[in-house]
Amino acid sequence: MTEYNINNTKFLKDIEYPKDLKKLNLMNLRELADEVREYLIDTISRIGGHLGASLGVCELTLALHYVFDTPDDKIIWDVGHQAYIHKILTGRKEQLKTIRQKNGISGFLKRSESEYDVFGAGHATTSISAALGIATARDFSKKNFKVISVIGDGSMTGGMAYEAMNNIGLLKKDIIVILNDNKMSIAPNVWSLQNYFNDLMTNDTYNKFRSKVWELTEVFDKKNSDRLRKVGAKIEGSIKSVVTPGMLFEALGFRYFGPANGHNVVNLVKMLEELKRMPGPILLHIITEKGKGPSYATDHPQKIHALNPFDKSTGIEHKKSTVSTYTKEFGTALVELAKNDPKIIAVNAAMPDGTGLNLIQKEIPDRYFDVGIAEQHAVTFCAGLATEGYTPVAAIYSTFLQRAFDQIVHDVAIQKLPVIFVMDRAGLVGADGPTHHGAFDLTYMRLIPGMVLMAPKDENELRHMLFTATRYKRGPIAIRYPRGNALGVKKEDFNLLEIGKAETVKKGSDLAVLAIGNMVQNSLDSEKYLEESGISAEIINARFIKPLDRELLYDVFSRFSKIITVEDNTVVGGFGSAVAEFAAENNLKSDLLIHGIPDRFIEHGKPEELHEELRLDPKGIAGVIKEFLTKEKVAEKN
Ligand SMILES: Cc1ncc(C[n+]2csc(CCOP(=O)(O)OP(=O)(O)O)c2C)c(N)n1
Repeated sequence: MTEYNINNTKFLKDIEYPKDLKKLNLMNLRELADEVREYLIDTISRIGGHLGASLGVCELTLALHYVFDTPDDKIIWDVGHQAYIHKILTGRKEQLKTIRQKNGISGFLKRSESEYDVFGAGHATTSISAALGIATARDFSKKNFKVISVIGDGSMTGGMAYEAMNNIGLLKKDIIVILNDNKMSIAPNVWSLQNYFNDLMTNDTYNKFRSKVWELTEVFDKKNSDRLRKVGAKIEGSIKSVVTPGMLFEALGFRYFGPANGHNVVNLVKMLEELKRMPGPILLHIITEKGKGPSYATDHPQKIHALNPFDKSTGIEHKKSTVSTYTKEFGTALVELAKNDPKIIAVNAAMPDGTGLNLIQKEIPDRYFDVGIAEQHAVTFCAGLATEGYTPVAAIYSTFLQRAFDQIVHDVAIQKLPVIFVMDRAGLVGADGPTHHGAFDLTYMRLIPGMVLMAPKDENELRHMLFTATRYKRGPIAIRYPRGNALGVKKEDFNLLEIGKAETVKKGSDLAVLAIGNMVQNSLDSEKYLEESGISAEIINARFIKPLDRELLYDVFSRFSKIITVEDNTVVGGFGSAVAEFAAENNLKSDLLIHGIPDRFIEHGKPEELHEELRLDPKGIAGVIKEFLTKEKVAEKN
């Protein structure tokens, strides 16, 4: 399909920065919204990326940059996956074509990328807290800019939103929170307040009053706005006393406005002009449609949250792999186990499809829980279940589980509760970049006393590890595995693994390679490059990061003078560190090289590209081994 040509557009061709927007009249914004949508869809259909959320905030983004003086006024986008149009309007129109590609712009907000990206994100529910920090600093410095947080209803399921609102209510800062309500998280949202709004919106009395207020808003103009504002405030006050006494946001100290149509750009501009002049904490609630635009997007908002390259007339993705993913293999194995064990309960935090728990959701819905974007709560919820003899399986991406570190320590591990942690997207995840790489889980899980920590070499071992975990009742146990395709090995029956037992997968004589998880296969595949140089490596699948296989390690240290550990985790405190500690404790003297993700944040790119860059692909591992054997300095490739 031919590429969308910006030069042929009426308005978009002349828009580079928000100042260009301000030259347009209100009616032009409507046409611009259509052009922006088309450009966004065309670009993402070619390179893939997040789509639905940005389509849903097209009018809001235009209105915000039209009304406010960015970057002096600060817009803080929650998560940041909905900020593609913000990027288009803030000097990155052409660069959109590089979004999430190696060396291209980030798929999220990034302070180093643009002064318009006020606060970096990727994880949800941070924007209101950040807004309060910025507004407090503003007041200290006696500056005079506006602070606006934009947060989705999905992100409002995270506790930090309420912690921040509670704090703002007490401090009474001038902050505008825009609640973008599209009833979707990635999956349909699980926000109980949604029912409250639904009831409210179908309440006749409320609607009568509300339409009066918004009729007035529509005719607001600068000349008579004061008078109208007073009338509006009176009506607004009466609505609240009649229909919404004790409304949650009001109780938290916010003036609540809405719900308003988030796709009417003209009205949005008028409303924001008004709200801009009001002091104190304000919450504007807008209703939008995720994927607003083509019918394939509005009909399937979950599918178009993030996409591989796709056909822009149908929304169908081009690339469909035939090899199963670790995610799917985990989801399938869990269903098999849960069917025979009524104590198994599956818990996830707003990622049913991403974690593979959609399978148990379908098969055994009463033992499936989506708790919202609430990883901390998910873990303590599991701890509670475990006290009553259930076997909770918390399936949470490695990067998001970082949020629940204290709950894992305090609520689970100290009480030795048998909670199973399943960490998907461990290691380098690719296009989502540094906020999403699962680079730290081996480190943060390993340091917890009593934790059992495993990583499978392939999907069969994942099945065995999950089975082993459901039988292990002595405390917490965790499994981590990477994003994407598994190895495609033939399915085996469940096998009980001995806790803390590694396996030697290939004998050798020159050095020992202790590998973990997906690095076992990469180490095996490095063989062909090693053989060329006549190097014979013994390759060990460690399986367990904790406890280590002490017996095997004694043997390896006694037989080899050179040992290398390979992991898809930071080299700080991970698997290699565990082996180094073991060697130090036992006075074992072989040369040890720890190879893994270096101690810095890794940018986005395809996982293959990143593995190559960090020398974690087969060729890279072979190179590191050769240099180690010849005692050359091991350095990163770039
Ligand atoms: C802590 C955390 N957990 C999970 C996610 C994965 N995630 C990304 S976007 C999203 C849904 C956000 O929904 P909402 O805030 O309503 O925005 P929408 O996409 O609907 O515009 C989720 C769960 C995340 N980014 N951060």
